[in-house]
Amino acid sequence: MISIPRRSRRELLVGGAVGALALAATAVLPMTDAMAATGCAVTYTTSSWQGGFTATVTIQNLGDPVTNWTLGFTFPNSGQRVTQGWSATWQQSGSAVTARSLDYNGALSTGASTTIGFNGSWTTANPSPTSFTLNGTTCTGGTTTPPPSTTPPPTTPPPPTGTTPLAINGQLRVCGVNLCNQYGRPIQLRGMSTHGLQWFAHCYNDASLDALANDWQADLLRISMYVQEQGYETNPTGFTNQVNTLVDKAEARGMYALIDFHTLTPGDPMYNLDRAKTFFTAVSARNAAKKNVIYEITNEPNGVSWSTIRNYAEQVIPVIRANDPDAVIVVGTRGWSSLGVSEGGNSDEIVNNPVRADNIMYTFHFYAASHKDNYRNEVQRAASRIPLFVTEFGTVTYTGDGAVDTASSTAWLDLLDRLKISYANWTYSDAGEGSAAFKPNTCYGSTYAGTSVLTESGNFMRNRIRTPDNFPTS
Ligand code: IDC
Repeated sequence: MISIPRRSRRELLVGGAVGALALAATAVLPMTDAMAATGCAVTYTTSSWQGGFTATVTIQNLGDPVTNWTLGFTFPNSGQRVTQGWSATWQQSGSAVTARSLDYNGALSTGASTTIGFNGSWTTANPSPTSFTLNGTTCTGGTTTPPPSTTPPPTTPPPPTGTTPLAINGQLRVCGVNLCNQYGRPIQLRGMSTHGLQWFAHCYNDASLDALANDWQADLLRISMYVQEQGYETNPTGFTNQVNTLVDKAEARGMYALIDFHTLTPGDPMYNLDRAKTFFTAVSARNAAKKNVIYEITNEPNGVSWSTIRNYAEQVIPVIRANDPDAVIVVGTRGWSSLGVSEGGNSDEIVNNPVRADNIMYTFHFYAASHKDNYRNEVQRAASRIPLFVTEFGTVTYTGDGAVDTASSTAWLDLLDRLKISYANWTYSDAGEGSAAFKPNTCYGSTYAGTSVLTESGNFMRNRIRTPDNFPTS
């Protein structure tokens, strides 16, 4: 019986002083290109727990520049599996694992590094692999021609120059089950969702967005573009432009923008597949260079299987990636984005059949007066296995109306804070319903800051969102 600490952290450097001695003899030149200098160093770091682990793998090219790469290694133990990888195309055959570069990280100049990773499972023990190859060359930490005289500087970004959430956190990416900032550290974004743009566009102006960024200190604006109900399908160009304008206004105020393709009825996302491809082609091309955009490809699938949603996701994600390869994408889940719970399922269907794409998260929605402990328990269970993003929730019932359930809302937000799950509250609007943050007719005036214009839900949310973020900066 091998005893393993419940949570262990180990680092292995292949090609350091010790590794080089042990492995130098096995370095070979590829047969196809004997003139090119080859060489590489790999660090493999794991954070593991009983039965599972997250591995972070940093690859450094020490040879001549490459335009794409394949990393290879072998798990020492037969029970070790890659369950979900990111930043590469991962494959496992027996104990042999390969990770192939993606379009955006294939080019590695001499000395350059890139970091990839995966979630894995293990049965009896979780030892780290001891040897790695890059494009067939064993990584010894040296090269087949004289090694570079100095170690290249680390690729950590410099400290932020501004103080907004966007300036501090920069380009986001999914790492393990978390949303991470430019320093690779987990963060939580807290913000508000618009109501349907077809009805409440007048609520999203410079004054209201200044209030959201400065008075509420929000990190995130969810831009809710309904597809049906007089939404996108009636005027694709007009709604696309409206979304883009709000992306710019969020960016100008240092907030992230979550572009919500707000499907609801019909619940089958496939009904809108062609529209989704058209819309996401346009917004991803237009916003590719921006660091503040996150894509939410379907709001609340309902009445359809997870495999249908997954199929939809695997058709829409490549459309976005073709233009904007590094953006985070959020995928709706079964049963109105309840991880399946509202239709009698649970997150196992996702864990067992994840969307085959990297840098993605899964949506969870709740309405605090309707969804309580059984939903909270499932979120807690799922959160250690898949990356979650609460792109919409209400403090009231699922109708969007009724009284604020303060106890349940507090229990929910305490849980999300503890798990560092990002959220957007429904709604930053003056709709005549309990979920709206503003009193009716507020959007016909010019005052949005302060508490005099707020409903009970608005007050509750402003108090939660205004507290310091304490984003990590190194
Ligand atoms: C509700 C709006 C309401 C509108 C209705 C139908 O609050 O004014 O008439 O949609 O479009 C969701 C949906 C969200 C719902 C919200 C409240 O994502 O569109 O908004 N809700 O019912 N899922 C669960 C609740």
